[in-house]
Amino acid sequence: MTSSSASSVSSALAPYGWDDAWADEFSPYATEGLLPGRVIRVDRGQCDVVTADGVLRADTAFVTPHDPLRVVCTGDWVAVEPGGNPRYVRAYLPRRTAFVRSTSSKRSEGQILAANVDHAIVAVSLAVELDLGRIERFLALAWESGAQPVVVLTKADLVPDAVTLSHLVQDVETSAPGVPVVPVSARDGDGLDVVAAIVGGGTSVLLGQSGAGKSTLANALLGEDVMTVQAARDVDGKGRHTTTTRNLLALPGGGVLIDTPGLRGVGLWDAETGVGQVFSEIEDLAERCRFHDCAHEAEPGCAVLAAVDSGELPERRLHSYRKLLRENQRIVAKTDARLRAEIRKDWKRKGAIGRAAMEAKRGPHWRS
Ligand SMILES: Nc1nc2c(ncn2[C@@H]2O[C@H](COP(=O)(O)OP(=O)(O)OP(=O)(O)O)[C@@H](O)[C@H]2O)c(=O)[nH]1
Ligand SMILES: [Mg+2]
Ligand SMILES: [Zn+2]
Repeated sequence: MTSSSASSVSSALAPYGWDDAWADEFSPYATEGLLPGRVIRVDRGQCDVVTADGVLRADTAFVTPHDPLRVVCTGDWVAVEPGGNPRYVRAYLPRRTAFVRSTSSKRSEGQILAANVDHAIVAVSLAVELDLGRIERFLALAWESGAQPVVVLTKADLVPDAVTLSHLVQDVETSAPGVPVVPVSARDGDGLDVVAAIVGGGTSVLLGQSGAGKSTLANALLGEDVMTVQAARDVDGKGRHTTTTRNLLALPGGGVLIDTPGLRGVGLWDAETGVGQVFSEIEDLAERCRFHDCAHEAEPGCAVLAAVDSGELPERRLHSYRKLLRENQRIVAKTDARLRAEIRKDWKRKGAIGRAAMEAKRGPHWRS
């Protein structure tokens, strides 16, 4: 690639997150004459890729092996052919992070929802009763992905008063150590500045149930109606899903946003580390148990049970922790350990580096 085309690539793709490290990873493909680009949408064997030559439609037959975690997905950086009919995606670059869930509780297959994400934003509607267990489950996968999780409590305008709102926020905070919890109202604009500041750098993915208000929030952040929002009568998970494909957009103030279709639920998929991070206060307490392998069931000298007795640790948290660990073990037992390790090796390592860099950049105010 000539220096002028390298600089035009960088000016066209920087708003989508292109950086020197991606350029380095891409260099072998550049010498083959392939174009770099980021996948903004995937559907049935085709994808849309934003490149320095605009958005190109490309066939994913080359990058569609039997393993669903190796399928190209929204957020991937790819090497695409400059022409051809069809034009093919030839490879994707190693992922820095990846958000994976199991497709259903019965099967143990992983499904990748978004790649190269820095902030995993879990949208939770305040219009319905909070389900803390579900939030914990989303957060386990978010931590596991290598991204920084954030909980956005949507539709704050529907909460009758400020005291109730602050109690709801506190309940979620108790279930989400180390995770910022931001109440917002896309309707009134409350809290949008806080979310805008978070998504203003790096790539963010919006996750959550159908009707949680993800697309409404995306539109509010974009300052225009790009995403289709469902009619009010269809809110909160009942009707059909409004957003059907994942869409990646560059935000006007910087940062990249991926909207996803609502998920009825997320099954854990090899998320033991993530579960540990969601329940970090329990893992901290466990360090003080008398027995190294304490199961916190009935052992003498158990610091976790002592914290439940004293009221320091809500019993619900301990139950939820056990439940998610058991569920994760079931999934892990059903999948091939070697394959899992091989697939994840790369983004785990890079995710750890990315997290450290992000934390350094963010400074102490971020930690909540
Ligand atoms: N009152 C109020 N309603 C909101 C707010 N944000 C979203 N809604 C409503 O919630 C409904 C669902 O919003 P969407 O943005 O389509 O939800 P979604 O999460 O993108 O849904 P899927 O695409 O199906 O996953 C719509 O009727 C919105 O108008 C808000 O801040 N306040
Ligand atoms: Mg939507
Ligand atoms: Zn114990």
